[in-house]
Amino acid sequence: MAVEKTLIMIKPDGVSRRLVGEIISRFEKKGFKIKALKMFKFTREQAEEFYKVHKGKPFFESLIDFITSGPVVAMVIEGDSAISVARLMIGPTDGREAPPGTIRGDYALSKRENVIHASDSPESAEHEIRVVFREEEILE
Ligand code: 3AN
Repeated sequence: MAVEKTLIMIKPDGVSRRLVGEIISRFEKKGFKIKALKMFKFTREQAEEFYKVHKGKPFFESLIDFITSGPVVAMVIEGDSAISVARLMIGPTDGREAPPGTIRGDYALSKRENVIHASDSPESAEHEIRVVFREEEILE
């Protein structure tokens, strides 16, 4: 298995519910290295670029409203199979269907306000990391 980097983002609901420490802790305890970390608020333009694969979908505008509604905490983590392992750790999109033990399963009860984002493929990880971080902000 290959060492990969992926983008993790605690969404505005996770930040306002003070779940930041708890969520970062899960990825550290799993064994991932944090390579970059920042708290910021998306502009609409940046959010539309981040979520461009969803442009045109019925939930797109509501997703952009939500993700720009408050600060987020984004990080680049690195480790063996980081992309697929992080997706397993966050659980399915709908918090009502996510199994207990996953982050969404433990903390979310909604499909839109589902606490956390993690890249779902090498292509999306590369795109999302590029939208959020400058190259010099990511540790070697
Ligand atoms: P995931 O984050 O599990 O990869 P995607 O990529 O299908 O899910 O959707 C991106 C984000 O869009 C989700 N995290 C969620 O916040 C929002 N979303 C997806 N489907 C819906 C929906 N049917 N209604 C409202 N928001 C949605």
